[in-house]
Amino acid sequence: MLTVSTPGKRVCLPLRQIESRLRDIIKSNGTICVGLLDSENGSPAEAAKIAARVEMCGAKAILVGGSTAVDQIELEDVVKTIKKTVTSPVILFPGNVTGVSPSADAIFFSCLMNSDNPYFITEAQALGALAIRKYNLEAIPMAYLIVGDGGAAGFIGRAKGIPPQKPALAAMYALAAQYFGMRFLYLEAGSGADGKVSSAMIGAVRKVYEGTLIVGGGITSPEAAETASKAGADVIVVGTMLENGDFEPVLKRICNVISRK
Ligand code: 1GP
Repeated sequence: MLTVSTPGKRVCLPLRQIESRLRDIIKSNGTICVGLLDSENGSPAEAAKIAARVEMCGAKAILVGGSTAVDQIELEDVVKTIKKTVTSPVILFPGNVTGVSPSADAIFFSCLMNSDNPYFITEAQALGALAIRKYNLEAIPMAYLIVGDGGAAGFIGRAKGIPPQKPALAAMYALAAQYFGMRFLYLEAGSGADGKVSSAMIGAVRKVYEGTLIVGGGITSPEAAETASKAGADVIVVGTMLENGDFEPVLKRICNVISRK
């Protein structure tokens, strides 16, 4: 814990522990896979069971979030229960101010850069920042870019989706994220998307962006994960596939194929 003195007041800022841990794993492992759980899908006990299975397959972190998650009490229950069953970091992936929960290890403090509504670019962040400070959560600054229609995230976030066939536009936003000092960038095709983020787009972003590059949306096979990894993704997010009963064989292969041997 880093203690910062301010006149008349002492403020504690969490060190970048989770961020450093993720970077270290990526450095030694190669691309990593993380599992995304929607806090509103099932009970806390069910979420915790899935999280444990995801971890057993080789995923390196559990994200908890959802574009339409509004029940903070339920979210806190889910996070607490997951934390009892896994040793991997549990990171919040909020779609709104209701996505902040005190028991998580960190939060992706994300800016939906290509929203046409300022609420999703800076206003929700300003409101949520107070809770993040109160809970002493580690905030990981992240640019969130929606590609194509982006599914529910695109709809709720009023995204002006980046045309999938225009990698240069994604690179332009990525460079802006770089200059803003955002240390993580998430290229999002949307939960359950038919069309994944293309390797051309991932590659174009990788060329200009030096931070940790996350890619998600519609990735359900080792082949798709490997393609994203080879194009430059540091982190692959899988969510929807975890809703299928028997996801372990495919998830194990995903984790295996993207890690550097
Ligand atoms: C959604 O990118 C994530 O925000 C994961 O997408 O649910 O399609 O795996 P899927």
